[in-house]
Order: sequence, then structure tokens, then C-alpha cells
Amino acid sequence: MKPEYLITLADPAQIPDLFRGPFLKGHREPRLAVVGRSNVGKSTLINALLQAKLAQVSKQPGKTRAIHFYLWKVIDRIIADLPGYGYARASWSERDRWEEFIRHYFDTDENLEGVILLLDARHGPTEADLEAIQFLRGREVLMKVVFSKSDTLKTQSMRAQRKKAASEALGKLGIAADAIFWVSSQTRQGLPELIREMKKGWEHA
Ligand SMILES: Nc1nc2c(ncn2[C@@H]2O[C@H](COP(=O)(O)OP(=O)(O)OP(=O)(O)O)[C@@H](O)[C@H]2O)c(=O)[nH]1
Ligand SMILES: [Mg+2]
Repeated sequence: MKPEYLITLADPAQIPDLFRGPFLKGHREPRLAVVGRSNVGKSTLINALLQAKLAQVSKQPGKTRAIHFYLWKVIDRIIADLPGYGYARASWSERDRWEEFIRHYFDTDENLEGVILLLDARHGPTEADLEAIQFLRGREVLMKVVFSKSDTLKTQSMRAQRKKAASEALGKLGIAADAIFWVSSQTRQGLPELIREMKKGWEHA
């Protein structure tokens, strides 16, 4: 039941070749996309979830520049590592390119089951995160909000304060508390609950 690297989508020109109806390169498992700001910990989370070192992690933001798909056999899904947005040094044209690329992927993938929107437990949601939420809302894709790096909130009062602020900000956007998760890929805190939720399906997200 080892997870497997499947394929990288680096250019929209590959799309007609890779996607056939519900299939991605011959695979029918539903897709879960991990979306979030550059450096928020998407690739690290995927490695922690899959318990493998498949996705490339870096201290330098902007590491993941293409969409990487992995076969997560334990829950029979394909998990997609998307390029991060809001990379400070990215030019405007590059930002447009992100949105264009992601939009194209979301429009193409008939078998996209849901999106994990990863926000930083210390800062989220930022302006860029709110834009991403609007964008995803517009796509009518089911979404769960996951706060990463919760190990960096060292005290009980910091955690309580951040959770309150985050649930208020997200509540205003109609995101219910039960679609919000707090995890650390480093300590694995919150991961079992998240995996359980991902297995359960997405119809009530
Ligand atoms: N403390 C802590 N650090 C983390 C955690 N998850 C990721 N990091 C660190 O955050 C940095 C960025 O992680 P990545 O997984 O490469 O981030 P990404 O979102 O894939 O970044 P891009 O590919 O640039 O979009 C790395 O230095 C990780 O070690 C976590 O749960 N806790
Ligand atoms: Mg990455």
C-alpha cells in the first residue's frame, strides 16, 4: 500500500493527453488538491499524510512550480500538490499565470473531489488567502480549511486566540467550524483526524 508518484503537470498543453473523462493517466481515483500560499507547508503535509518523502520541500518559497500528482492508496485517492500563490517575489504576470494554470486544471479535472486549503496557523487568513477562497468558491469545489504549522503556536493562550480569530474570519465567509482543521506535519498533531475526514468523503463539506 505504498504511495506512488504518478505524474507532473507542468504545462497546460499536457492536459488533453493526461485527462480522459474521469481518468488521469488511466487512474480513476478521485483527486484531492492541496492549495495554499507559497511556503505554507503543502508539500510537507502531503509527505506527512502519505508517510513518504515524495513531494519536494524547501525553505525557499516557490519550490513547487507545477502540479504533482501522487497515488494515495490507503484512502484510494490521488492527491495533487499545487504551486503556491502569493509568492512575494513573483511578478504580476507570474501571479496571473498561477491563476490561469490552476483555473485550467480545475476546469479540466472531472474527478476533482475536493480542495484542502492550507493556511498558516500563525497568520492566516491573509489577503491572498481570502482571494483564494473567493476563487475556489467561484469554482464550486468542496473545500476544507486546514491550518498548518500549529506546533509554532507554543502556548495554550496563543492557540485559543488564533483559533478564535480564524474561526471568526472564516465564519464571515460561511465556512463552518467543522470544516476547519489544525495540524502540524512536524508533530503529526491533528493528522489522524484530518485523514479520517478525508476518507469519509466530501459530500457534507
Ligand atoms: N514548524 C513547522 N514547519 C513546517 C511544517 N510544515 C512545513 N514546515 C516548513 O515550512 C517550509 C515550507 O514547506 P513546504 O512544504 O516546502 O511548503 P509549500 O507550501 O509546499 O511551498 P511551495 O512549494 O513553495 O508552494 C519548510 O521549511 C518546512 O519544513 C509544520 O507543520 N511545522
Ligand atoms: Mg511545495
